[in-house]
Amino acid sequence: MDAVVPGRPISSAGSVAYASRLFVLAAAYFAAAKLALWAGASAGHAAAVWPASGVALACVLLLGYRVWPGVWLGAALAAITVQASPIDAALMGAGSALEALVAAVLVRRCIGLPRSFGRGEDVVEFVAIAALSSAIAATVATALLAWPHSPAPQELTWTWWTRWQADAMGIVIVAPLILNWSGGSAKGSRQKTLEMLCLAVPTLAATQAIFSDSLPAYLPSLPLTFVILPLVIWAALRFAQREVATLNALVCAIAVWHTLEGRGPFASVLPGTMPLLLLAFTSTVVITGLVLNAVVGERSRAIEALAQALKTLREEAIRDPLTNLYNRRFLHDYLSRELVRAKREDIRVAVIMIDLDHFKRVNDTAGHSAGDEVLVQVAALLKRHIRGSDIACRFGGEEFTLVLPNATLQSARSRAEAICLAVREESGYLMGVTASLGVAIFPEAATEPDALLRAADQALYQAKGRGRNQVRTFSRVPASVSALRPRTPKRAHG
Ligand code: GH3
Ligand code: MG
Ligand code: MG
Repeated sequence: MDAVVPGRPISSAGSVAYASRLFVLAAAYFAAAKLALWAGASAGHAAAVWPASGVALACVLLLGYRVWPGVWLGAALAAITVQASPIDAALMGAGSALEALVAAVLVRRCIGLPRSFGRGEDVVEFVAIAALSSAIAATVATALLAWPHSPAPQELTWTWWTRWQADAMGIVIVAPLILNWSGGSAKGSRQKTLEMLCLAVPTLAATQAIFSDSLPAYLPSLPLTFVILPLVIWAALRFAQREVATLNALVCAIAVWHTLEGRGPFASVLPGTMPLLLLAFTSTVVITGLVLNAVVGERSRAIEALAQALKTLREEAIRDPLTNLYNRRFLHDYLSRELVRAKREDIRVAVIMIDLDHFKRVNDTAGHSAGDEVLVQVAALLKRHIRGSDIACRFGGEEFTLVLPNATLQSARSRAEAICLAVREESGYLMGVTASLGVAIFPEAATEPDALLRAADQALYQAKGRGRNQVRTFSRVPASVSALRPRTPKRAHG
């Protein structure tokens, strides 16, 4: 839904859209107000809940501050239908519009646009804003009664209180409902829908039974109102805020309707305490449901973020940051596991060690960043040359290691040849580098991870010694030759 942005000029098409928004808002406000007036009047009371104030706040939040005339119009028309003079109706409309604007400004400042409340504190702040802003329309209505009629102070207090309560409850019950439903549809699973039905039916049935006086005489309905709370808590723990807000609104509607009709536990107490009990009940239901739901949502988001961070950390711990290949630590763990498996399943595992030839020259001539880029490109080339079951690692510096489970000496050698050729073919692009490769195979070359890596390294050393840019497979070499070869980082150049 596009909001009307304050300060933006409105085009003619925009004017039509704006006017239609005002009209829809005025009609919605008027309908909600008439519903409340009708429910209250049919029972001979003032409206106990004023859903129109919730409609007004939600619409101003969603459509922008400029739609306030829609609130004014709807409220003024509703006032006219209850015999208010045109001036009084205009002033009442102004009070309602100001209430919606003040509430919307405060909500936007403190919470943002709460299509659903993200934190428990947001709900508490929202309720506080509802209580605060409702004083505006209540004060305007009371002032209009005070002047010129000068009624008794109790009547003024009563008017202020009932109007304040009705507006505050209207905002707290209805605004979250509209805001939540305005956020697009989220598809729930069939199982979740079934669970929702299993919860909603007994909750609404219990509310109906308690508030409609249809319980057997030996069951006192007043203490039984507490039965509704665990059901509301269940909904808050298990469902999205939209469902929770809807269930809250239905429970409150049933309770208010029967109470205004003179039925249920709150209607039979001392006259005058009924609105207070209704306020206590509805606010307990709504605040408990929404706060708990927001806190549960907050907690599950935090757990999700933590799990994601943990996953990223784990990934980072086993990856080389430059090439994103696995690092040496992972290579050791993986190779150990693979050799255990290979022994158990009696299969071969090949290790290919790769070292770029004269790589120092790249750094020396083109700079370290160009050298880094070559390493990244070689890593990408290696990834293209491995199968799903193989892994490619950056052993360190400009050395790479491939582990090929279930490979024969021939297949590993031909894979190494293909890589050697590919690096040679791309060497123009790779700043002239070529690669030397050494292949060793389990169990012929060695049976332990470190020994197998050493064997592949020795083969690589032979390739370096024979002019580089070639593949050698491990063969037992005289001890004197091996002794010439210190382990990384520096290799003797042949
Ligand atoms: P050889 O053919 O004998 O392997 O010669 P070489 O120059 O490749 O071998 P040497 O091991 O002497 O040099 C490797 C060089 O790789 C040294 C170092 O500056 C460079 N190097 C190591 N790690 C990195 C890195 O992360 N980025 C860059 N740009 N260079 C690196
Ligand atoms: Mg090198
Ligand atoms: Mg090297």
